[in-house]
Amino acid sequence: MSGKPWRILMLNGPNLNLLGRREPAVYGATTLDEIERDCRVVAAEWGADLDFFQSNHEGVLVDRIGAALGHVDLIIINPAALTHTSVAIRDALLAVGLPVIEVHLSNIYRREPFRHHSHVADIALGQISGFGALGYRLAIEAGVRHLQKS
Ligand code: CA2
Repeated sequence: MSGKPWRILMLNGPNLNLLGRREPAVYGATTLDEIERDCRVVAAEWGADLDFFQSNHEGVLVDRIGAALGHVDLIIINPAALTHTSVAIRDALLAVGLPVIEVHLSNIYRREPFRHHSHVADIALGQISGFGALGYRLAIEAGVRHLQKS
């Protein structure tokens, strides 16, 4: 790597703090702390600094997105249930205008119909859905490759 590290903000929405402790059949056995540790290693390999954050509160996530302008190069977000409901998160992402990658642990298109719509998908560079914790690693690689080209 040369030059300044890329700055990645990785956001996680409601209930993802419960990962690894409930519903392992759906979301896997890996905890969010384990995902964070893994992502820190992967980010360093790709020459990126990682700001990793989880909140159960929509407004807190909106504030973190708003504060990213000028401090972040890329947002990776698993909005969790807010994926399907939050115009506020969509608007905040549009307002900062940073490249966004959407991640889901589960394949939302194989689940209940109400999970099939994402308010983020059409404003994101891309969406990774259904590969469990690996999706976060893939998002870092995809994001840095995008930044290197742009
Ligand atoms: O598959 C994903 O990553 C989701 O974003 C997870 C959300 C869900 O609402 C989305 O439709 C898809 C749910 C996150 C809740 O995480 C839990 C973890 C353990 C136990 C219970 C919930």
